[in-house]
Formats: sequence, C-alpha cells, structure tokens
Amino acid sequence: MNDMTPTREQREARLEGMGCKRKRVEDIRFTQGKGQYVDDIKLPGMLHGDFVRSQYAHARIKRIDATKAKALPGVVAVITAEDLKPLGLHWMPTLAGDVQAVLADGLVSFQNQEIAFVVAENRYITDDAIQLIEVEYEEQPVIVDPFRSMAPDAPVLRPDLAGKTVGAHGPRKHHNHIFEWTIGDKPATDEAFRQAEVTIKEMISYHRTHPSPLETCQALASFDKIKGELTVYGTFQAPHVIRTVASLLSKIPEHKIHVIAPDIGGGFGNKVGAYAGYICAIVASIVTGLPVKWVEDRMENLSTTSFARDYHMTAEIAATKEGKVTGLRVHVLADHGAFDACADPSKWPAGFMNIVTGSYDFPVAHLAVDGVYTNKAPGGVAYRCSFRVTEAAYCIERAMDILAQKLGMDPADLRMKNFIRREQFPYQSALGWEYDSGDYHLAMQKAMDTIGYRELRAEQKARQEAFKRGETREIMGIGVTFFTEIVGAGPSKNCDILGVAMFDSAEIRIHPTGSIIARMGSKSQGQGHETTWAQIIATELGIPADDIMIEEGNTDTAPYGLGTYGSRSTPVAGAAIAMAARKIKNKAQMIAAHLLEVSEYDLEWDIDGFRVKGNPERAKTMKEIAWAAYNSPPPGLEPGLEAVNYYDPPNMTYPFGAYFCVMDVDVDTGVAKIRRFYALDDCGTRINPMIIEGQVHGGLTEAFAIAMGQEIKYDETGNVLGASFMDFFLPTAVETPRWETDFTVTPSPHHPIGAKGVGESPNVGGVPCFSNAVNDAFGFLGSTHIQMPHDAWRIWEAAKRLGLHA
Ligand code: MCN
Ligand code: CUM
Repeated sequence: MNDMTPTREQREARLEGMGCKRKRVEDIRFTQGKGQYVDDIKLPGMLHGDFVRSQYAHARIKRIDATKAKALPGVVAVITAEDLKPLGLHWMPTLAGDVQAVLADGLVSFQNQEIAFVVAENRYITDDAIQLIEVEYEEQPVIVDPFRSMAPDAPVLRPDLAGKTVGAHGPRKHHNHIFEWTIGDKPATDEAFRQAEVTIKEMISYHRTHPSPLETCQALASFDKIKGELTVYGTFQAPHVIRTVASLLSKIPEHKIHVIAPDIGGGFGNKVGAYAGYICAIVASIVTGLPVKWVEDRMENLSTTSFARDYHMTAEIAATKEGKVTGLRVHVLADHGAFDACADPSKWPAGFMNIVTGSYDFPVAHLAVDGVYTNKAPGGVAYRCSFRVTEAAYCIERAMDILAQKLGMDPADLRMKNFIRREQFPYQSALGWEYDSGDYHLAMQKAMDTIGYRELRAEQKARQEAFKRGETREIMGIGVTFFTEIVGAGPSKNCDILGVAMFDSAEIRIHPTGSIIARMGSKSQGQGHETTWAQIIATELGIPADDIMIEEGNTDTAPYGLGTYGSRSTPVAGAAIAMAARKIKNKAQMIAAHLLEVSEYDLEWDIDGFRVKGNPERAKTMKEIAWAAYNSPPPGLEPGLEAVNYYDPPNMTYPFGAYFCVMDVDVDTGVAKIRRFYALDDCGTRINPMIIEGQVHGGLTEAFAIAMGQEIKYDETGNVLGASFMDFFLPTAVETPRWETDFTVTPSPHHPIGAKGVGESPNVGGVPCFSNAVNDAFGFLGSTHIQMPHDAWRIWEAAKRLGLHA
C-alpha cells in the first residue's frame, strides 16, 4: 500500500452513502431560482384557462350565459358541463368510489365550485371574461355542520345519488350518508367498558385545515392532433396514476399519454387527487388544438382543492384504577364535503384511522366511522396525514391525557405503563395492524431525561400554586405525546388505487464509466429524493453519490410507481432501490469473479467493490466492473449493468416518536409562548440525518400552524372564511418556535435497509403535543378538553369559561 491509497474511512466517506449528512443536491437549482416548475413551462401558442366559480355553497343553476364573454377579443372558448356531456366528462370518478362534478351539472354544492372554464390568450383576458359570464342561481338550504347532515329533515345534498341505499363502501343510512366503516370486536369492547373501574369519554374535534403549498395546483396540457398524443405537465404527486386515470377517462391509449411532473413547490398531499382543472385543461387542449395551462390562485387553492381533517371523534377509554387500559371505543363523524374525493387506498374509506390504539397495548377496541356529505369543498386526505393517522394520533393522545387527568396520574407515567413492550413486536393490534418493531420505553425515557421532565413538572406545580395565590397570570403547560405512525402503503394485499396495487419501483443503470442514472416511481415535492436515493445506491453499489443522477416524474422514462404521499417513498420506493441495486451487485459479482479468475463464492463485498477473501490485495472496484460489463463481459453473460425492481412490501413500517412541548400561557391575552419543543423520532435506519431533521422541522412548523391557529372555517351559509393568507395562519420564521430534535434507531425488520418513513411523523406527533400542552396548562383549573385550534382568541375564551376573567 503506498501513501496515495485511500484508507477504508476515506473510501467510505467518498461515497456519501447512507448515514451521511449529504447536502441537498436539488437545492443548487432551487436556491438560485433555477427550478423548473409547471408555470415556468411555456409552449408555443399556449392558452390559459380559468374557472367561473360559484359564490353560493348550495344552489341550483338556472342559466349560464357566456355570450358576452365569448365576444371578448382573445377569448377562445368557454366550456360548461353541457359541453363536457357529449364526451362523458362532466362527472369524474373519485379515488374514494364516488363521482364528482367536473363542472357544476345544474347544481353547485360548495362555495367556489367550478361552473365554467374560460380559455383565452392570457390570464388578464380570462379574468375579464369570467366577469362577463352571467350565472343565475336559485339558492338552496345549506349544511356546513356535519352533525346536522343526517337530521331527518336535512336537505338532499346529492340528488344524483337519491335512492341509492348502497354506496362504494356499503349501506347508506341517510341521503347525506356516505359510508359506515367499522372494525374491531364490538361485543368484547362493550364488555370491557361494563367491567371497567374507570372510564373517560370526550368528543375530540380535529378541525378542517389545508396544506396550502406555496406552489398551487397546476397543469399544462398539450394535445398533438397529428400524432394523437397528449402531454400533460402538472403538479402531480402520483404522475403514473394521473396517466392511467387520464387514459381511462379520455380513451387515449396510455402509451400516447406523456405525464410529466417537473419540480414541485411543496405538495403535502394537496397534489395527490385529480382535479377539475386538469380535466378542463386537457379537454380545452383537445378542442382548441393548442396547449392550455391552468394555474390555481391562492384563494382557489385554499377553498377548493383538497382540504384536510374535519374529523369529529368521540373517544372512550376503559381502564383499571391503577391506570392499565382495558378497552378503547371510538366513533368518528367524518365530514367529507360535497363529494367523497378522499385519496385513500380503495379499501380504506377512513384511511388508517384504525391505528387509533396508538402505542398502547389495548386488549380490545372498536372503531366506527360515519362519513357524511356537507356543502363544503371535497378532499380529506392531505397535509402530512398518513391517511388519517394524524387524526388517530390526535384522538388517542388527547384521550390518554384525559384519562391521566381523571386518574390523577402523570401523563408520561400512564403512557409508560401502557406501552407495547419491546418483546411484544411484531405486535398484533386490536384493530388489525401488525406493528413491525419498536422500543417505546427506551425512546420515552430518553426524551424525558433529555428535557428534564420531572423538574419541569415541579416547576409547573410551583407556578400553579403561585397562580392560585394571585402572584402570576401565566400558567405553564407541558405537552406529552407518544405516537406510532403507519407508513409505506402498501402491501398489495391491503392497498390499491383504482385496482392498481400500491407497489413502487426503481430502475438503476450503470454507465460504462461507472456513473449512474436511476429512476423511480416516486416523486419528490421537496423531500430531497435526488439526494437521498443516490445515498442508498452509493452504499449498496459503492459508487459515489455525486456520480448518481436521480430522475423522477417523467412517466415515459420512470418505471410505473404509485407516487409520493403517505410517507411511502422510503418504505416502498426506497426498498425497490436497494433491491434493484442488489440485482446489479449479483451480476457485478459474477463479472468480478471472471476478471479475478476466482469463484464468485471466493469474493466478498468491501465498500466499493469485491475483493478475494483472504487476499484483499486482489480486488475489483465497481467502476472497473462497470467498464468490464460493457467491454469484456464473461462468456454467456449478457453485457450491460442495469436492473429494475418492483417492490411490493410485506408490511407497512411503524415509525414512532416521543414529543414534549413546554408552553407558557398568559390567561389575560390568551397568548401561548412555546418555551421548548423537543421531538425524538425513530424512523429506523437513517438515510440522511440532515434531511430527516429538515423534514421534522417542516412538519413541526405545520403542526404548530394547525394546532395553534390554522383553520378553514365556514359561516352558516357556507361562505369559506379562511381562503386567503389574511385569514389562514401561515407561520413565518417570526412565529415559529425553535425545534430540538433527537432520535433512536429501531430498524424495520422487513425493509431491505431497515428504513421507515418520516415525512409525516412530525405532524402526526406535533399537533397532539401542542394541544396537550394547552390542555395541560388549564387542567389544574378543572378543564378536561379545549378544542383546537388554540389561537389566542380561543385560549382567552377558554380562560373566560373557567372564570378567569372578570
Ligand atoms: N428519509 C431518510 N431516512 C429515513 C426516512 C426518510 O433519510 N429513515 C428521507 C427520505 O430519503 C426522503 C425524506 O426523508 O428524502 C422523506 O422520506 P419519506 O418519509 O419516505 O417521505 P416521502 O418521501 O414519501 O414524502 C412524503 C411526505 C408526505 S406524505 C408529505 S405530506 C410531505 C412530506 O413528505 N410533503 C412534503 N414532507 C415534505 N417535505 C417537503 N419539503 N415538501 C412536501 O410537500
Ligand atoms: Cu396525507 S399528505 Mo402526504 O400523504 O402527501
């Protein structure tokens, strides 16, 4: 070995593989304004489309007159439901088995619903034309409160379904009922409650909110009449699914549809579904023969595409006097708005709400969810939600605190007492999941020790005494949360979208000089896949991450995948990447054996190549092997070095975390100051600790927003009150607290690299943690539950209800 030979550490470091805090390669273009977003794409002759929308939440449309608009110079077309009817495109199927009006078909069912699509030479003209379109309405009675939806005299919100007693997910109880979904052992659970020494019951609402990515939803459709080919650029979290849906709806063969998701400026679930804007842009391009772009504005985004939550959960826990939980019973009233357009896997009308037993060893449980229609925008699965895991975690984490309060127990101790123990994994939950792995006690203990939990409780006690003596008007809250996530949809036995199993894929191609292009079925919207996927390949194949290019989002080149949401990319596409790399590695081993003139079995892998066992001087690097694959492959072996893998995971992955929030609340102003927020996450093997930290920071910031103020609210006539950033709380660096992050590592036993997802964890754990802190602050004054969001006004009102104001 001469001085120039790199050490093992140097060879390892040069790869920037898994575990490395590699800087985000995509940020080079993002931070210089060189990203390529849909709105940056300009095609020759491109037209612009925009919607006439309803100002009413519920009304019959008596007349639409577009004569004046059509006469305006620059207007090319005005499309209404009547024009879509001959094409069969005035309604579209939703991912939840319902149908949704693309353009209002004689009836509007929520404010800002799409009525007509105006196509013109530019956005100024579309806006002017929209003003010229006359729509005559006949107002109908409005329902915004889901609790009134199923009243006997409630107006029929979906006349198109009148008389349908069976929906996509079974019987309907009422004309505004969508589905009832139940799971668990009801008789056994009811018995546990009859036997219980202690029970609690609380209606816990998780209000309606919205992901509001900075880039709104957009599409640019271009139909080539000569070739009969359709190209659609769009903000798609799941481009392949959009291609399949576009083919099924338009009857254009799937190979003649090119769906391309370029850079995306945040998705957060807002860009999973299929929207009227996509369909109208496509139709308009087919009709006009020119490219048509549709770009949502902020108000349209907040008020129409993909709301989040609106779950009203009545939770009951049965327990012993010592605080051992014996049963959980939950009923959910789920407000899905005017159409059931929830983007869940087909068989899961309430997503993975049945993770509501959380991190605790409930012997029995029962969950029932009723979905109902209201005159509000459709959607429902969005915003770092993991298919309703956010709602489930909020429900159980609030309920556990309420139980602790009733028992007079410390909420952290109550959790410790009921955690699933390490030796119980894989753990079969009462509501049907098999948790793959976890060490909850270890994580909780580490978190408590790090923040000095007992000392904080002592300080809080002293503060409460001082408050009672009238020496301070500030009370202190300590939010405790321990969440279990379920991500990685999913095993084909559980999960499909429109019948397509939710696998994911990777294709890796090594070039002769040893550099790599790799493509996946996932699609980054800011998560940093270009950085992290290269790290997995770097470690698996011994090629430096900088020599690996990652490409996602082009359905012509990427293998078919189900896209990025539900924190599924690492659990599913991440696994496919490792498996594809291992196929290549197997072939590389054959090539290396041939080059070194030994048997394959005499070789062992060593960081960046194969070496002969017992004779490490004799070795071939992956780079050398790559050259040989194209230059002198072993006789009988096909040349080249590439592989594809489609990965159908055997199970979901179950990340978890322990979060603590320390808060000081001024009862006179209602202002809550976050003193500390500590988040310990366990997402198994960590691919890039810096990216994980970024994901946690972002998710916690969104959790802070949701818990402390963000809301899509409606007045009783269905006017949406949170449709601009004037009214919708979007925290900036000024409001956002400082985050402390930490971790433990419990690898997933079934994932090829042991990694679990993390993208949504901070929102799943963060929201209950903030809410528990607010509730914990007021607990000693006799309050059990204060509904979110906890903005200063509502906190002030809570204080007033407790008699703290004159
Ligand atoms: N990662 C890692 N080690 C792990 C797990 C993840 O280094 N053990 C890295 C991954 O390699 C990836 C990132 O963390 O770069 C997120 O991975 P994962 O948890 O698998 O989540 P997805 O890539 O599937 O992203 C989806 C998730 C969801 S559903 C929402 S919503 C959300 C989130 O990601 N939307 C985001 N984070 C977001 N971050 C940004 N910037 N923008 C969004 O729109
Ligand atoms: Cu549920 S929001 Mo994410 O799954 O895109």
